Amino acid sequence: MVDIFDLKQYPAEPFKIKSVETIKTVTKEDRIKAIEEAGYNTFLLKSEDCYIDLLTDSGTNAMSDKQWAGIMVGDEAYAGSKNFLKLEKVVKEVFGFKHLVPTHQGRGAENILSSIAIKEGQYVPGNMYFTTTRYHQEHNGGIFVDVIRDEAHDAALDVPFKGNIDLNKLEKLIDEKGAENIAYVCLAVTVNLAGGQPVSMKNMREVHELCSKHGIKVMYDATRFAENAYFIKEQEEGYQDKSIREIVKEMFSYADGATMSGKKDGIVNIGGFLALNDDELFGKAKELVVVYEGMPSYGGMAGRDMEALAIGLEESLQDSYIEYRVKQVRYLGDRLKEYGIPIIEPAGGHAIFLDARRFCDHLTQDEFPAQALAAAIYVEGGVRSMERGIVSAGRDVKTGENHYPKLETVRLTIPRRVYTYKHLDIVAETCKHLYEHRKDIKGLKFTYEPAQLRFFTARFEHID
Ligand code: PM9
Repeated sequence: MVDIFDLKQYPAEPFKIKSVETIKTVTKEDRIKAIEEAGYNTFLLKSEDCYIDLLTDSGTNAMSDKQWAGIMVGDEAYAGSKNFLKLEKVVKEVFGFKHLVPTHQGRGAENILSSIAIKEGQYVPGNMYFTTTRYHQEHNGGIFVDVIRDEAHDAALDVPFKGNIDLNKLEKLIDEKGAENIAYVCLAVTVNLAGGQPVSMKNMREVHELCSKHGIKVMYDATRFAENAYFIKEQEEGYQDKSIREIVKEMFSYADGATMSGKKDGIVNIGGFLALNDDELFGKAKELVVVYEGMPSYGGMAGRDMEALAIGLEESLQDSYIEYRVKQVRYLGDRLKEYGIPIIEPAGGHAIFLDARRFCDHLTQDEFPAQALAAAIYVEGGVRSMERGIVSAGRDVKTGENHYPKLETVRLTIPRRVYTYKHLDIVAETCKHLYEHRKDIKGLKFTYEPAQLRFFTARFEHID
């Protein structure tokens, strides 16, 4: 039973609310109309038609008073902005990297890294794929190989650090293909599509040791670095007395570079970067950033956005903030489990993932159970979520066949500092009501399927 007054288990918000945005309520009749018009794709709903918007934690964060004040000191010079210099200083201090290349968001950094570091036909092992990351790797001739531990593909299994790389899988790949045919290892902290699962410090250290032995670089996807650091502090032996800042510094000492979407743990609405240690790679990245993003001193971001990101990165390291953040997400997971609703266990850092295979066990994966469930949750309670299953996984670039991921999930993603525990109670109640008549959820088929990253704009209709 969830004790909602247990402050250790579920800390109160470590902030006061200074500015608010009114939420519109939408009738069930209007929600049915809205989802039909959106082709049963929650990405295509209008934001004002959503009562509680848990589509993503990306760019949906509430900025602090200090960040808004930072917006006012934006130096919008075309080159050499003082906000860039501040962001560069913060990135160097927090992560310990030598060089910073700002980008408009995470995928801008992925585009540049994949272009400069992958040669046609090289392998890119990673701890599960992410949609935009894999797209850029494959678009640049890379072959993605999933080397995450097997446990990550088992939704019901509750073990810590499900995001770890399986070192045997990685070593086998290096032995079979040869170190020269590995572009780099891509290590995401945390692993989004595995359910926001963290990677242990031990695993990062071991991956670094193995790769150094073979001269292979390790590039992190740092998007949710602070949440990962909190899990280490909470659950890995020897880290309880260390600050989040110290843990982050050690995590990144095992990396050669990182891509970052600032829109998540940077607690901003836009922005990202590529950080590197290697001088030669940095030189190449600077040449490309001017083609795709902008001058190396703004890379697609306004000066004010770089200032807000610099402040947000610092705020994400505050122990009270990050503890509250991770535990608020866990609260939703605990409420859902109380109702017997199947989720990916343990709860991740940014979201709770409903296990659509078990929730909709009357549908086959070809009937897009997670897509159908996300649409049904919206109709039930006006709560917007996101499919993270077969539709997101897309098709094999060579064969054109659908990928069939083991995890077929709906993600209830919690924006940072936006919703209260009470909002999450409503989300849990919505899921409970739907779970009681889950057999009424009908499967879906495509009426429009885009060639790339299809989940963003695809349209569907019910299967009769
Ligand atoms: N993630 C998310 O909702 C936003 C777009 S995809 C639906 O989870 C990782 C781990 C991410 C991520 C974005 C990106 C790309 C890279 N790595 O959205 O381009 O979760 O800033 O970052 C989204 P950008």
